[in-house]
Amino acid sequence: MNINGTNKNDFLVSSSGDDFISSGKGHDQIWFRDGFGTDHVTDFNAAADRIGVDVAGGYSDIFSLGDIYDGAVLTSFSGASLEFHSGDFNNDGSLDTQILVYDQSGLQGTIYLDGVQVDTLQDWNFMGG
Ligand SMILES: [Ca+2]
Ligand SMILES: [Ca+2]
Repeated sequence: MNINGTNKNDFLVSSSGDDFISSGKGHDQIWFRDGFGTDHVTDFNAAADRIGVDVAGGYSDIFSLGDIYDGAVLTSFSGASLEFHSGDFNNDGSLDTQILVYDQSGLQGTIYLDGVQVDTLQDWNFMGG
């Protein structure tokens, strides 16, 4: 489904299906829970927006601090992990970021940040666990 934010600060939650999420302007939080599917965030702003993950019971957890690059993995205390890949996944000529989200039992879903180069992301863009 399409999930749209506003030009103010939004708190958005992915559905269990495959979503296209546009959070608009502002400082937005976009949350992903167990079995969230394969989602695209179409206007992620690495200077303002944050991705929240709640797949390992660690919604108030934090991910390890570290550089984000093609192949990087961030883990949380609760056992969730985010694996980052770079590529033009939607074939529009611009690099995108793919984030594979795992909990202890396996892959829980895939997030695409369309048009976002992986090395523009910072660890504070991610929270939860
Ligand atoms: Ca917004
Ligand atoms: Ca979804």
